[in-house]
Amino acid sequence: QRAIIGMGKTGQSCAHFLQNCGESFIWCDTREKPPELEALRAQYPSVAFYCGDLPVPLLCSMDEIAVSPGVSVQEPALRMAAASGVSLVGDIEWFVRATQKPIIAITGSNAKSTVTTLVGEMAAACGLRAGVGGNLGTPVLDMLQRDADTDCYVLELSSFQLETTHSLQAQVATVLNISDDHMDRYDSLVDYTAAKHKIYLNAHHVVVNRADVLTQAEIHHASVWSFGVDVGNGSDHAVSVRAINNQPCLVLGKQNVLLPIAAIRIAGSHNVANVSAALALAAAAGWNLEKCATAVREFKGLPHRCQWVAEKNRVRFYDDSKGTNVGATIAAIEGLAQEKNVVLIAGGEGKGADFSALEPVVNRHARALVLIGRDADLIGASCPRVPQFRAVSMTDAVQRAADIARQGDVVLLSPACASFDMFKNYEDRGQQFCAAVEALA
Ligand code: UMA
Ligand code: ADP
Repeated sequence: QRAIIGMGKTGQSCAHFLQNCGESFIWCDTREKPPELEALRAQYPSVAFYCGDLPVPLLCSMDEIAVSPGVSVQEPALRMAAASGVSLVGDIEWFVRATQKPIIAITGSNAKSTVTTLVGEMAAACGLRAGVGGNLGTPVLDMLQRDADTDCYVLELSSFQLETTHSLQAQVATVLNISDDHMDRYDSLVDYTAAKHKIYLNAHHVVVNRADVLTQAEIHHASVWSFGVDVGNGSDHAVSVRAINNQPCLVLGKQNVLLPIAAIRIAGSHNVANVSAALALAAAAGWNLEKCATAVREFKGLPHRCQWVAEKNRVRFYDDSKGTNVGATIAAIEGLAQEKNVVLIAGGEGKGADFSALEPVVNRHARALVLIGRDADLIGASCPRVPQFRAVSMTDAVQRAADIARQGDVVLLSPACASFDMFKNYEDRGQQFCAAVEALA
């Protein structure tokens, strides 16, 4: 007997999967009124639904519980079930048990969606039919319907999903980077890093970031590849940046030129690292790297990730609404700044983060801070030496930033926070930013 916890996208994909397998289940959600409850009851008339407090004795009698990523496995009811021998899994676990196709598995604190999407484009450029999804948006179990017509999967995996995955044997796995995030769900950076590193277990190839030791691990079972934007060590398994005929290029090994840096269209130097990572994953997977380079040349990036919005009065506006933690905002500032020319719009729901790492980067590159949302004061207090202003709405923030910015400056929305205190989600926040920029005189 199985239980599903959560009636969001993941829970719904799990229910559909079990129904297709002809298996019965109970379905719980910790919310009293999950948004789609009535529609789901109508769709699954024979399933028992439990909303609000989780039914502990019933859960303890299950064989297996699939926990949605939005619910912590540390919930007391789930800990009790686990203690009584019930196995806690997630949708990714059921997916990897059900497919034989090779999986490229991608995690990290930042850049997951960008790299996953780009690797998906590379697969397509190589003529491979790739299922691209996971934390990116399409629940993995929903992709199984086309499994027979799929050559490989490219999956973005969150730490929450990895916690409940035990049987993954990725063809290629990477942890792109690690910085403080989701500290409302983890006791420490060590726990969070350990969850991310589960992606390496039983992988055939592992890709690490040379610039981030937290992505590296003692690996004996797999061949190890690396990416970065340094000159590297010339290993055949390293993607690095080297000058070839005076032109900086991404190269594999000592001089196998993959692509000139100038051909990359996504903005910011951090995106060169992201392309380096995607090429290392493709190289480890044994794909045609010339075709992969074509995909890079055509890749315009995803919305709300350091996306160029407009230039007004010689000030450039960038939407990095997906910059939802400190590491992302640091990368966005360093990626776009020249000297001290950034007016940063930041703030929101800080998820328990420590903002102190922002200070040196803000001191170096920010002309001013325009702060919004619940944790505006926490960010302000972490960066006392830079002029700062509070704004009550996105329109107000953009207007203030435009007033402060000088010719040649960059106005960057990169909040270092989640959006839920003021906006529906990060897309809504980014769209409001773009609309406010368009409305400027
Ligand atoms: N919730 C409850 N009680 C429940 C179930 C859910 O309170 O019993 C709340 C959660 O706290 C959360 C929301 O409902 O706020 C959604 O939770 P969910 O687990 O049902 O989410 P899904 O709709 O299934 O979406 C999840 C991922 N969401 C999360 O991990 C929170 C989506 O990633 C992912 O695209 C989708 O599965 C398909 O795999 C989103 C995300 O924000 C983009 N991920 C986090 C991130 O990237 O930082 C990890
Ligand atoms: P994720 O899916 O991990 O959230 P995205 O590709 O959506 O990753 O990018 C989210 C944010 O991460 C971007 O908006 C940017 O601020 C930041 N970012 C992008 N590349 C990097 C990188 N290489 N290192 C650190 N932060 C990055």
